[in-house]
Amino acid sequence: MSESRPSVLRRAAIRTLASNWRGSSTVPSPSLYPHQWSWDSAFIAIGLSHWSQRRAETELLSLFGGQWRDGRLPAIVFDPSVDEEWYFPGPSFWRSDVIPGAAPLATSDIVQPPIHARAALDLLRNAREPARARAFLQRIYPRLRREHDYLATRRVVDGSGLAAIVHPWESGLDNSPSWDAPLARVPVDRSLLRRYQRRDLQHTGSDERPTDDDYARYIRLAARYRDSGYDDSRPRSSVEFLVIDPLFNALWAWSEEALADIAGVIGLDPEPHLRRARCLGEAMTELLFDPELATFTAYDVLAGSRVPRRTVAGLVPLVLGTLSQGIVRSLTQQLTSVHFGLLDTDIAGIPSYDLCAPDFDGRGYWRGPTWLNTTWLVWRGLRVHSRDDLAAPLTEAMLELAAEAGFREYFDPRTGRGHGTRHFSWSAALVLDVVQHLSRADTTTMPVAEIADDRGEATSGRRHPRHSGRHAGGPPRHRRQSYSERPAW
Ligand code: 2M8
Repeated sequence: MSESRPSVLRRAAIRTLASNWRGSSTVPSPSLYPHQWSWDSAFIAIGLSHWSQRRAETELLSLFGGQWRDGRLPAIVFDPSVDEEWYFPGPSFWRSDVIPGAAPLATSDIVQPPIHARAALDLLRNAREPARARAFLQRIYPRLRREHDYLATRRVVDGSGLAAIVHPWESGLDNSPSWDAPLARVPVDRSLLRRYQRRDLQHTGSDERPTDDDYARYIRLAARYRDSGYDDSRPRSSVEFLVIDPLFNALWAWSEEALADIAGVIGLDPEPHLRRARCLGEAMTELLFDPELATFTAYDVLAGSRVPRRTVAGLVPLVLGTLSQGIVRSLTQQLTSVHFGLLDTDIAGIPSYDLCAPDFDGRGYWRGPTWLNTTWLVWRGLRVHSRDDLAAPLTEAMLELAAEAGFREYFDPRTGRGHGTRHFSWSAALVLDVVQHLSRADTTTMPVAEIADDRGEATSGRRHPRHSGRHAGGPPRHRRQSYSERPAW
C-alpha cells in the first residue's frame, strides 16, 4: 500500500527541519537566511513540537538568548560561524555589541511580530510530556512578559494603546503594498547600495525580492534608527517611518491571551494579560478597522491616516476571539470575496495582497504570493470562530501547495507554483502542524486545564544530538550549496 500524502509530507517536513537545525536553533533557509529569525523561530518551534519537544523548547530559549535588557526581542540572532558576506545586513551593520544593555550575542536591533507566547502555549498543547512543558513555561514566562512590556512601554504611540513599527522589516511583510505610501517619504539614497552590498540577490532572482529602491530605503531607516542608539523616544521630526500594523498588533494581543493561559498554568494571575489583550483588541477595532474596505488596515502615524490597502495583514486579526460578530462576518466575507478567493478553486491559499489590485504581483514576495505562515494564521483564526467550513479548504490548500511545489518560501496563488528560497523552515513546520491537526484530536482550542498530565513517551522516540553550544554543525558554512528543483520525496 502506498504511503498517504500527510505521512509523506510529515516525513519530508521533519527532514527539512532536521537539516536546517544548527545545534540550538533552526535557520529559515540554508541559503538565503543563515541565522535565527524571531517570528520564524516561533513558527518553527510549533512544528518542532510535533517531533521533538526538547528541540522546540531549545529553539525558543536560544532565541530569547538574544533578548536585550530592555526586553526587546531582536528580529535576528546571528550565528557567529557564518561569514559576514553571506547575509546583509549582518552584525557589523547593526553593531549591537556597542549598545549598553544588548545581549552578549550579536543581534539585529529591530523586532518582529510578537507571536512567541502563542508558540510557547502551543508547545504545551502539543507536548507528550506536559509536566516538562510546564517547567519550560515557568522558565520562559518572565522573558515573554518582558518582550510584551517592551512593546507596551517603548512602542505604544500617541495614546493609541497600539504598538508602532519603525521599519518595514519589523512587520515581517517587508515590501507589503501597505508600506508604499509611508515609505514614499523616505528618500532613496542610491549611494547606500554602493556602500553596502545586497547579498540576497546571490541566492535568489531579483524579480522575487524587494527592489533596489526598497533596499536603499530599508538601509537608510535601519541606519538612522541604529545611529539614534535605538532610541524609541527620539523626536518625531527625525522619524521617517512609523506605522501601526494590524498583523503585528493582532499577534501581540493573541500572544497576550496565550500569556494569560501560561500565567494560569504556572500559578500566576492571568488577569493583567487578559486586560491588555482586551484593550489591544478594542484599540485595533477603533483605529485600524476600515468600514469601507471591510477589513483591518495599517495606520500611518506620521500622516495621521489609515493606509487603504487590502492585504492579508488585515485578515490576521481573526485570531482574536474577542472581535465582534459584525467584524468577524466582514472578515470572512472579505476572505471569500474576489479579493482573496478562499472558496475559489483556482486560488491556492490566502494571497498576501488583494487579487483585484492593479499592482497585484503573484510572485512579488509580499505583494501577492501566498505564504504558508499567513495562511496558517488565517486558518487558526477561522477555527477560533468555529468556521471549520472555511478552515477545511485551507487545510487542503496548504497540504496541496507543499505536496506539489515543496517547502518553498511562497507560492503564486493562481498557479500554485513555488517561488523564493527552497527548504524553507516555516513552510515545513506549519505543514507538520497541519498534518498533525488532521491526524488526532485538535488541542488548540481546548482549555489548558484539560490537558492531561501524561501523554506517553517523548515525541520522536529518537534521540537528538547533544547541543554542543550555539549552532554547532550543519550548512551553510562559508560555501554555497545547490539544490534540486524539487524536494526529494
Ligand atoms: C524576510 O525578511 C528578511 C529581513 O528580516 C529579509 O528579507 O532578508 C521576511 O520574509 C521575514 O518575514 C522573515 O522573517 C525573514 C526570514 O525568513 O525573511
